[in-house]
Amino acid sequence: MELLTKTNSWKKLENHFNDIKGFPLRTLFSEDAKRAERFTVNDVGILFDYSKHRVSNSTLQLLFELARERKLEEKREAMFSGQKINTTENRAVLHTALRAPKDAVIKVDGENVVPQVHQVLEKMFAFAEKVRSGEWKGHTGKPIKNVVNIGIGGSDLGPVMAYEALKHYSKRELNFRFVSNVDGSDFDEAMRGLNPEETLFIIASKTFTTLETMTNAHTARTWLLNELKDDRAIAKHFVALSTNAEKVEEFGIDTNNMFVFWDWVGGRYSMTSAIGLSTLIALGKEHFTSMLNGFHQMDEHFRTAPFEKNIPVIMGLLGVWYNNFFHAETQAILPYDNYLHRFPAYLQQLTMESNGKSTTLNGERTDYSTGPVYWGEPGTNGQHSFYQLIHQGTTLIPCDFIGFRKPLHNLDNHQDYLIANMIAQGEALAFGKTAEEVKAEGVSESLVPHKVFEGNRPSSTFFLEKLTPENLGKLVAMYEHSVFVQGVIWDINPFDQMGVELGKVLAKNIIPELEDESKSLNHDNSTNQLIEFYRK
Ligand code: G6Q
Repeated sequence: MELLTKTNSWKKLENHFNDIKGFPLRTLFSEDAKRAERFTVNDVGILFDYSKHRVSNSTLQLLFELARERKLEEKREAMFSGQKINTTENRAVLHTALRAPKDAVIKVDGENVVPQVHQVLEKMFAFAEKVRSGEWKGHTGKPIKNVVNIGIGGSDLGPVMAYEALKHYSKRELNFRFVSNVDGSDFDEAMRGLNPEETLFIIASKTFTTLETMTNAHTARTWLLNELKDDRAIAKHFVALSTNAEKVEEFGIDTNNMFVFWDWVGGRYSMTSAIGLSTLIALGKEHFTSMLNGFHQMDEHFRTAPFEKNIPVIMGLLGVWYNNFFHAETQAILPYDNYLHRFPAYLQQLTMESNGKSTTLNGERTDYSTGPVYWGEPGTNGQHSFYQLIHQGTTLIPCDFIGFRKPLHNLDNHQDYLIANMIAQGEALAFGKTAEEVKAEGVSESLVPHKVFEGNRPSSTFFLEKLTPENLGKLVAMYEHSVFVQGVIWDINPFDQMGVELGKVLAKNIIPELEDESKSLNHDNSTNQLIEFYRK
């Protein structure tokens, strides 16, 4: 594929950028009384207002032209239809099949994968119901009260985020804990107060070889057997979520207690696969199905809506616009709902492990920047910490505000205060406050420059009815697809993660050097020094 910066639409965008970059949002709004309506998509239950972006109609048209020139429509179809678009690993990319209806037909290597997906779902539903109802008993005959998910990265972040986001809908009689870090403190703290007789471990690992997860899983087995002193207890207290039956068996987990998924599900795209078992146990079948349904609605929207009305397409292209033209290096995710406090962390993996690449599909070095840094915290907390920099700092940070009309509590005032703040932040960022306006407030001359807000700081607002399982599904799928759009524009593979390998390999070399102090060290001077310090 032609290098991005050599394409016609890119060149047109460069010229256009020079025309529009100085344009204040104040002017764009004052010249067009209907700007908000024109730059809003209201579909699949999401009001997506992108009018506070530094774009004109022409910007959007040129970005759509770029998407067409980069063959977004064809590539989107290639993903949905099971072609092996993860070329570096020769795999299909079919997280969308995980939430496809029973009668859909999606083939990988000539085989329809949808029946397998639903078979596993049925098995998960049956198991989850047994745990929830108390029918599933531990080794000593007690029902399960504690569910501990052991996994890391894609086998942890989705389950934690979804559990936290949808806690309101969860079965409160069950305790959920998540252990990911190889740091023993994570396991230690998570186990506090838990009775092994009432504890179920879910070992979530696609490969079933990951150092952290296997270390924690072995520690969990020891923890359990120390108390229950019978290997047969494993069958009642351990289940596995994996693609690797051989390794699961080797660990000692009965493969009847294994919930499978497939190589065409990437780790960070796996929360709707068997990896979602803890979410399902927490929520129950009805809510979990409704979450899948939300994902599917967004999949369909992305697949069928014209670019001009397509939320993930517009989001993805706006990201390119800021990253490559305004050289914005980060993107803030600001959910105005405390239940979404792990959402930014979840999106960090989704976006940065997907698009943090600098090699094109042909193996060339990109001469343009790719995935920005994603970060964020829920509002209003962030307002009392880092928003200062977003408002008055020297860095341009596009923001995503996410809010819901209805709260999940009955407390007076809170929701109005929360949402007023979200709306006000977008307004302040976009329009700021001029020196004249500050002076008119009677501020002393010397303080005026400090109190000026330049404005012209872009944001999107995503407004939904209520934080429900269905709406969470839509939000996650929306970001998944916007990441895909950007990967297509940048001509990189969002579905591998070679960049996490080197550190793992080097750690494997260092482990024996820490365990055996007589081993001679042949690293660089600094690495040797650090190892020696640890040994002392
Ligand atoms: C995600 C990555 C990575 C992966 C973890 C855990 O896309 O591949 O975060 O999920 O390394 O891997 P396992 O599930 O194989 O243990």
